[in-house]
Amino acid sequence: MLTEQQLSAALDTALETARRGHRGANPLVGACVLDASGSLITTGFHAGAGNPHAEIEALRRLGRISRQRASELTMVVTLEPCNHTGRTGPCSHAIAQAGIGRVHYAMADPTAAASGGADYLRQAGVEVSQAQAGTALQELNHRWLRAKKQSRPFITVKTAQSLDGRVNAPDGSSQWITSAESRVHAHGLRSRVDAIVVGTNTVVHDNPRLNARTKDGAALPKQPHRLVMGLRELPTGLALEFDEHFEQVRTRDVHELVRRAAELGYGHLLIEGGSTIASAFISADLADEIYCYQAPLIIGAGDSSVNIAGTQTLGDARQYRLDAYSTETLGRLGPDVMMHLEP
Ligand code: AOF
Ligand code: ZN
Repeated sequence: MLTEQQLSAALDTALETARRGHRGANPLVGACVLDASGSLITTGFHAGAGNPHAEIEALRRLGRISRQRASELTMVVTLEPCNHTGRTGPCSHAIAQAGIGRVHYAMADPTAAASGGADYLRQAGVEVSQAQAGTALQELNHRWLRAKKQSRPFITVKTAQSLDGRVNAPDGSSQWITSAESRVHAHGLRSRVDAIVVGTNTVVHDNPRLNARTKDGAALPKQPHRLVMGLRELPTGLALEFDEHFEQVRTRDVHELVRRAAELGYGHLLIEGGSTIASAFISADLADEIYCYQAPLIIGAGDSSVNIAGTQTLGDARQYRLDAYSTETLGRLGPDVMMHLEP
């Protein structure tokens, strides 16, 4: 029997482990596995949407063990194990199948789609207990909880800009403002979301492929779908693939775009631009997080990354802060700086 103290210390460890993930459409989740004496055997965290869940990572790191051994183990998780097949399979099934003896979790999964893991585990003969989720745990995922309550996709806005906040020069040149390192990072973002959103003007002007690639140009395993927003007719011969994962949403209204994205089943959108589209999402208070890549050059002219109705006084300005709840808050990418911001 593990003591309350051992379980509570393990929950703290799981919480610290959870912070190693990327925020976005999914919650930050951490898991750890204890043996019968309460010693920590292994941990796992959820790296972000599309990646294995924390419990699956912990099971993977446990490796092959006998059922007898598994039955002596306790898994401590910050969130109730999911009971659904989303981007990945149900953790509840995997835990039961591995023969884990006990699961101790903190926050109940608040979503209709994924909840029910605790009941499933009990029915499968696993001992289940729930801890009180302290403030640190509630803080950890408060933005995810809010986004879930809003029942719309989680929205990430990305900007790549100069020191003076420009996204291009007056002649339209814009491709190489940020460094190769920043672009690689941004491609990682692309592979974490369900769909990328850009405007028709950006498609015509930049002719982007809107896929997720490595530094060497190889395709990442998970590719985003593509939504192009706007009324303008797109010419033929573009680099963009017009396959079943592409759609032009003929509207100028960001709310309508979001509704259509939800209809298509997308839980996480990445707004990539141009500045008109990004600004429209920010103006409509639809940006759940912002990734800002800033390069150390001053252009002095060209479009600003954000054009919204200005305020007369500083007190009315839109305020952001560095994401406080995951390790990815601020980083150096070659000569650039990356900021991960939340409203
Ligand atoms: C868990 N462990 O580590 C996480 C959970 O689309 P998916 O497959 O990634 O599922 C996302 C949903 O699963 C998310 O909305 C939340 O309800 C739950 N997240 N559950 O057991 C995890 N990240
Ligand atoms: Zn899960």
